[in-house]
Amino acid sequence: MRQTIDPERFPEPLRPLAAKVRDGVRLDAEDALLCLTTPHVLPLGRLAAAVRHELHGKVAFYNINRHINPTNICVYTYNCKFCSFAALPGEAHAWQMSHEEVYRRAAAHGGDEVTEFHIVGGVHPDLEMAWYEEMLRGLRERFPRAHLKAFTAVEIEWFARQEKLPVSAVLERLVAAGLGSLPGGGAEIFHPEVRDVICKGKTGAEEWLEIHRVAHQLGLKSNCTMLYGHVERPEHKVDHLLRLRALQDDTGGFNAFIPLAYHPENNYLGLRYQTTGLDDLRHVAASRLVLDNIPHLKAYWVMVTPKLAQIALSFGADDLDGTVVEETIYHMAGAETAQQLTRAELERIVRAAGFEPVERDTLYRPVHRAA
Ligand code: V47
Ligand code: SF4
Repeated sequence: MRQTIDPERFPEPLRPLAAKVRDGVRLDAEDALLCLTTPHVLPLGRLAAAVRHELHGKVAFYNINRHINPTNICVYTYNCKFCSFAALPGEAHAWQMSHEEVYRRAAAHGGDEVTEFHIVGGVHPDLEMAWYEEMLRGLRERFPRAHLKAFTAVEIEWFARQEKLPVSAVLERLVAAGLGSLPGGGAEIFHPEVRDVICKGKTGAEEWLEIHRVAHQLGLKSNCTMLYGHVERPEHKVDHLLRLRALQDDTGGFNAFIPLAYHPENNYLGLRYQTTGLDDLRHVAASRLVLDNIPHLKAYWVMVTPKLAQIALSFGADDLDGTVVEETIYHMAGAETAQQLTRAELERIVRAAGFEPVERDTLYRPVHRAA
């Protein structure tokens, strides 16, 4: 029972929802639809903030991480119409790093402080899984304290096909090489009415969910995402969130959910508009309320700007992601945010919002550093 919520103090259409949240009753599909469509975004945020407060109090998490994208060459370049990052071999903007280049970037800008490398890339037609295993081993040797969060379910599925191995065997090999957890990318929108428009032919919803299920069964944690703000309807997002919640009920393996706002530049989807600030806050609040079993909700500052991520802390988010340093997926799609934030800047944003910054590792354990 959340005593701080008085349904009478909410706009009339939100009162039954407020009563459910107050009483800890799980939201159903109809409630989820209301969250994703109500014009009363500020009161919705108040409800999500109450849930967030119960889970995390005044704490807001961040980490010291590095994003590394070893290649943007991708067999799905023509499939994922929303992607501004991918390239075909030989294209002017295509890149493929050597192992040494990956290690050099990992070490740059105080790499010794890093607790997490977030490594994802295009699905390269020719790079073998052994290349990635060697990369993981090389990173583990050079940065023994850092957690390697790597490969979307899309990349894992490709490895399984390439190696003619079950997903469990692929994950076991990658774990032996140093893999620590899976990031949440590649989920987009699960519903086929949307998937067939934005990324037909790429890893399907069932496969994405199954790969995360297998990872969780092997003891790996993972994240999950939802790409919104393009051709989807609210019903598609309800379906997406409920599928994630159902898997989490079974496995408990998701650490964090990250709502990802679509960026429209330099891709083939042919849409002009970015999401608005209020849209972004609505998705944060709605996901906090619907995903009652996923402990953390990230407001990824690269995507929504540090200013909006700061406000999102009062709409249900408890994590800003990290220092990042070199981001390409969103910047190639038109993001105008900085490439990196320092620890001091992340802490300043959090404190100014009235929260207490806590540096975490990938598994959300506090990191204690010598002064
Ligand atoms: O799967 C690609 C999205 C994702 C665009 O797990 C786009 O901690 C918007 O998953 N506009 C990759 N989005 C990023 C991702 C992520 C980010 C931060 C943290 C974590 C985590 C995961 O980026 C892709 C796709 O959904 N994406 N292109 C675009 N034009
Ligand atoms: Fe490739 Fe991922 Fe971009 Fe799709 S979203 S084209 S799989 S890099």
